[in-house]
Amino acid sequence: MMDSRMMDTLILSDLHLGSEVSRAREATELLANINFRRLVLLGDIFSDLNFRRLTSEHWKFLSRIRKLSNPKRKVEVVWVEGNHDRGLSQIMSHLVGVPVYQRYVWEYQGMRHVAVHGHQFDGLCAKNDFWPRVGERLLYTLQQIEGRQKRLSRLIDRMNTSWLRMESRVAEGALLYARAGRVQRIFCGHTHVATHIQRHGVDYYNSGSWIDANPTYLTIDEEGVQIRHYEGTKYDYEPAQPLPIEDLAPLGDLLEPSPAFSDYESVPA
Ligand SMILES: [Mn+2]
Repeated sequence: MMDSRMMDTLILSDLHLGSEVSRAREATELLANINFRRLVLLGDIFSDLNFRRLTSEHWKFLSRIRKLSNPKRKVEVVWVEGNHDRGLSQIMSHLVGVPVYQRYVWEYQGMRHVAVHGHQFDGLCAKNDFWPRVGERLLYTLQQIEGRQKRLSRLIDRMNTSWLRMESRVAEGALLYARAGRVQRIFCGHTHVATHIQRHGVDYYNSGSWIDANPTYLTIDEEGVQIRHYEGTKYDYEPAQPLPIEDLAPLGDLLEPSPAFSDYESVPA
């Protein structure tokens, strides 16, 4: 199923090569069947540092990336570092021949686009669990004081769970981040849930993942940004286990306010 349209950009993330649930074969097929001028590998392309876990299908995907990055192909291929491929990215940029960024910024149709993996927005509560623990303690005390109706503690509990949901943390963080950087469109992965949220003139897109039966990716062309579901051949795999998104990154430099809210530029890894 060759798709003859020319996309400006194709974005995919969270392939988790090295994990047995990685849909590497499907991802390789997608890249062969769709036309694009720019490919953004939006992080967690690898699952961990253990190269021995890469199967031949995983290597085929990497070899496809290497071919695409050949200047003759006139396709811009960039790798945006995720929390799982941190540290690995440098090695892979040499092996596969693509530049690695912490944050990648480009212009299209007069709009500023930024791609960051998204783990940077995931650490607000969880990087140290001091505040959640304090919150829990307070809630417990409040429940004891409140007696039977517990209206207040139930309200707080509801707010707390929504605050702590990783998907919304990443979305909220990304939307604020994009606004501060005067970016119209921000793209993340990390949550493994493909989504689109528009707020205050900023569009947030998540590219989902390639580790279950419904791989997703994003395309950008004149008609806008689309969340797409892989519709090619699907191969048999071990039943997908939800991957723990265990390691949480410190906020680091990426969230430092840029001087005078100047526009964001790409940051190499
Ligand atoms: Mn991630």
